[in-house]
Amino acid sequence: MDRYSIKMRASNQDGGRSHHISGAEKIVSEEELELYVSRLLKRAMHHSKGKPDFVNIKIEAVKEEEILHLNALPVTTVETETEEEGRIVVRSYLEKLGIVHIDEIFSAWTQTYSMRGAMLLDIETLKRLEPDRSRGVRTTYMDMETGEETRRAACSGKNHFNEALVLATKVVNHPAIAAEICISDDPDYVTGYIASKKFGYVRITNLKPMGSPNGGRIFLFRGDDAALADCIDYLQKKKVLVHMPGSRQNGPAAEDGRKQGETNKWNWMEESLQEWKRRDLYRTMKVLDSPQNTHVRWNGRDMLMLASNAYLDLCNEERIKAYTAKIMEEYGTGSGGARLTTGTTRLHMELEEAIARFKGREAALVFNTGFAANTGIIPAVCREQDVIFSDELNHASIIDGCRQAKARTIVYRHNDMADLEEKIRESGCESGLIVSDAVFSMDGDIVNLPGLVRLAEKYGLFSMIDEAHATGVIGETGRGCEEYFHMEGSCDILMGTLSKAVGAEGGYVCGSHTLIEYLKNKGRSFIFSTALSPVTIAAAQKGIEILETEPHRSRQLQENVRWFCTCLQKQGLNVHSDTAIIPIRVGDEGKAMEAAGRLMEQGYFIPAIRYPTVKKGEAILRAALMSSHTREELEAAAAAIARTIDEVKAL
Ligand code: WAQ
Ligand code: MG
Repeated sequence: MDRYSIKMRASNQDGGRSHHISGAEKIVSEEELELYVSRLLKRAMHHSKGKPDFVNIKIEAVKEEEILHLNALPVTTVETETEEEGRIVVRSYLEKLGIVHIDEIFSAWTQTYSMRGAMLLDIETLKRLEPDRSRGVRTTYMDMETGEETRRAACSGKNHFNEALVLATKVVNHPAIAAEICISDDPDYVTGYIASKKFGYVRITNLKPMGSPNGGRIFLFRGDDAALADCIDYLQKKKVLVHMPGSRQNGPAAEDGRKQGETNKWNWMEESLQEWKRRDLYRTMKVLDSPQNTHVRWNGRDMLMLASNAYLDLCNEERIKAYTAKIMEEYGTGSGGARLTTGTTRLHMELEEAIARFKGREAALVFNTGFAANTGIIPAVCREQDVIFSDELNHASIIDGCRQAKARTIVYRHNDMADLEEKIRESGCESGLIVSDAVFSMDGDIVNLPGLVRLAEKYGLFSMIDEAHATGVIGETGRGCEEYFHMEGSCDILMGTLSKAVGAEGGYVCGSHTLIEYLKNKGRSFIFSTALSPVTIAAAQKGIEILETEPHRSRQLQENVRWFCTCLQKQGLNVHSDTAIIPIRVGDEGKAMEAAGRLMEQGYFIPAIRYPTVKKGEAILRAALMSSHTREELEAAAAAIARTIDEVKAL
C-alpha cells in the first residue's frame, strides 16, 4: 500500500513579511488522502493566531519500503511546580546520561527561542552543528500510526503531546542523538520533556513560567562528521511512522477537543486544569525514593526535609518496623472488612485502649484517616436543631464535616473568642458544637483552649479540637493541647491523627464511653470503611508506646523549634512558633514559589503555601521540623532560607 506525505504550512504575507501561523504534516494512505488534506486545510484556516492569506499544501508519494516503523518511546511524567524544579529534573536525567557540560547546555537554551527548528549541539565540544543557525534543523516526514480515533483527533488541531512524542521518537532513534530537550512556544503550555533512547519520553509538567512564549528544542549530538551528515539527513528526510501505544484513553484526545472547541465530555475538566495553571494554583506531587526522614531522596538528590509531618521521626523507626513485620507474619496484610463486620482484630482493640490511656479518656475509636474522622464525627454529633461554630482557619476535613452535617454552621474569626461569643449569642442556639484545630496547620498557632472551653461550658455546647499537629508536639510530654494549657480532661471531643507524630496512618477520636459508643453506631465514615490493616494498626500501637515512654522526643522537637526560630531571627527574619510548624512570611505568591524552587535546588525541601490555603498576597514558606534534625542542619537551612528570600525580593 502506497502512502502520501502531506505537509501544510499557513502564513500571513501581510506587509511583505512572512508570518508563520501554523504548520502540520501527516503520512496517510491513498484512501485517506482527500480527507486529511481537507482536515489540514481546515486546521490552517481556523487557527487562533488568525486567518492565513497563504496556505501551502505539499503532497508527495511515499513508498512503503522507504518507511521506518518505530515504537513510540515509553512515557513517564514527572510533576513539577516551578521552572526551577523542572530544570532540576532535566539536569538529573542529563547526569544519568553521562552528559557533563550541563550548565553550558542550559545557557544555550535562550538562543533557541527565535529558531523555527532545533539546535543541534555537540555535547563534547559544545559546538552548534546546524547548517543554518538562525533557522535550526527541522525534523520532518513523520507521523503516528495508530487507530483512526486518535488520528482523527490528532488532525483536528495541534496536539502538543502526540506531535512531540512522534518527533522525539524519531529524533532519539538516531544513534548519534543522546537526548532531546524541548519546551513549547505556546504561552499556555508549560509542560516540556527530555527524551532519550535510554529513559524514554519524560514529560515534565512545568519547565517554564505560564504565559511565556519562549520555547525551543535542543538535540544533543555525540559523534563524528560522518555521523553528523547522516544524522541531519535522517532528521530531514527519513520517513518515519511511530506506533502509538493504547488508544485515545491516553488523554490527548481530550486536549484536542479543548483546543478546537469540539464536543468532548472531558473538555470542562481540561479547561479547569488549564485555568488553575494560569493562576499559579496547579498542584503537583513530588515523588520520593526513600522513607520519610530528615533526609529524603528526590530526583536522585539528597534533600533536607523541612516539610514533613513525621514530627518525631517515627516513619522509619527500627523497633516499629520490626514489630510491624512480626505482626504482618501473624496477621497478614489486609483487614478484609469493616470494623463492625470482620475487620476488627485484637490489635485494633488494644490500640484504642492505648490511645484512650495516652489521652486520659474513657474510650477511643480509630478511623481510617484524620479526614474520615472529622467527616464522621461532626455530622454524627450534630443534629438538625444544633449549630456548629467553626474557626475560619479550620482544616478542610472539619469544613467538610460541617458541610455534611444537617446542622447550621457559623464561622467565627480566627481564634477570636469575643467574636465566637457574640456569634453564639446571636444564633440563640440551645445546643451544638464549637470545633477548632488545636494547632492550625498553616500558621502553626495554637487554639485558645481556655477561652473555647469556657464558652462551650457557658452555653452548653460540645467542645471539639483536632490535635493532628498537636499530639506528640506540644505539652510537656507531648500529650497535646490540654497538657500545654494544663487543662487535662477539659475538652469533650478530642480528635487527632496517627499519621503525623505517631508515624503510622489513621485518625482517632477519644472521649466518654457514650460518645464512642454513639460514633460506632452513627459515624458513617467509620461504619462504611474497611478497617485499617493489622500492619498499620501495629505501627500505630508501637508509635503510641514510644510517645508514652520517650517524652524526650517531643522535648527535643520543641528545642529544635526554638533553635530554628532563633537562627532565622538572627538572619533578620521575623519568625515565631510554639509548634513544629513555622511559617516564614514572603508575601507575593510568585516570589514565594520562586524562593521554594531555589531552595529545592539547594537541597532544601520546603514548600511555598499560597492562596487559597492562605490569604492572597500573604504567601509563606512553611517549615515543619522533626525531633531528629540537628542544630547544624537547622542553622544552615535558616541561612539558606534568609539568603534566598533576600534574592527573590530583589528580583
Ligand atoms: N523540528 C525541529 N524543531 C522543531 C520542530 C521540528 N519539526 N518543530 C518545532 N521545533 C522547535 C522550534 O524551535 C519551536 O520553537 C520549538 O521546537 C517548540 O515547538 O508531553 O509544542 O511546537 O505534553 O511549540 C511538548 C509536549 C510540546 C510536552 C512541544 O513545541 C508534553 C511543542 P512547539
Ligand atoms: Mg521557539
